Amino acid sequence: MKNIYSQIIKNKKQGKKSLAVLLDPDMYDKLPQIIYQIKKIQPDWLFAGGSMVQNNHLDKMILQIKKKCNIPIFLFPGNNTQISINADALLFLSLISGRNPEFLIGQHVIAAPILAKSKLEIIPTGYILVENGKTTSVEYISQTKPIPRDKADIALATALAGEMLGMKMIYLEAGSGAAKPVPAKLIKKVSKNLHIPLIVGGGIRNKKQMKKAFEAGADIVVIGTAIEKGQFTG
Ligand code: 1GP
Repeated sequence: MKNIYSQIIKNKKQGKKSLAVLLDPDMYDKLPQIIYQIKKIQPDWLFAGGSMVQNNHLDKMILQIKKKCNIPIFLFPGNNTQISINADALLFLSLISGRNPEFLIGQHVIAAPILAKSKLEIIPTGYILVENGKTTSVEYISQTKPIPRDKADIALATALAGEMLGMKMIYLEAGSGAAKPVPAKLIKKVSKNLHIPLIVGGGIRNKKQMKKAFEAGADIVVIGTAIEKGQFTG
């Protein structure tokens, strides 16, 4: 299946917002409960991966989920070890808010020959970290500095640079388990001036926060921790 991105574009044109649930391969032992939550919430997409994955359960987790739900799975890799040919698509993330060459292009060079031989739909995505009130794993592991919460103009300039470089989506990330999600004002500023789909995630724990991100212009909202813990509330 190689039509996931065209579906995302179609959704954007029609103003259809979508929800992605992030699955952490380290939570493999809790998979039955997570699948229960997924069936209840019925997200449009599933993302799999993370910046701090400590086992090799990714492949078997994807295969288990595929048996139980018919929802496209995107790899959301924290590094080049998190590749599974059993997923449908891969967010080819370049951490454009940072200045660490390893996460801008280094990991990509190592992964590209493997990806070229796979059937994964590769979606180049500009990944932008936004300050959230505490140090997240992605900030620490990537050794990059997030964009300050009140610097919407810097976030916009970064997102525009990503779009001009040919990236197909922008991901505004507060970080998994963020103290505060990406501010609505910053999402609004970026979404108003961007032409490609906008993903927003990190620290979104309830429907009110999800709605706020959608209203500010997110096309896809990502929720991980709150769903993992069964705490995603109305
Ligand atoms: C992390 O944006 C995702 O990359 C989801 O974050 O786990 O805080 O929902 P949470």
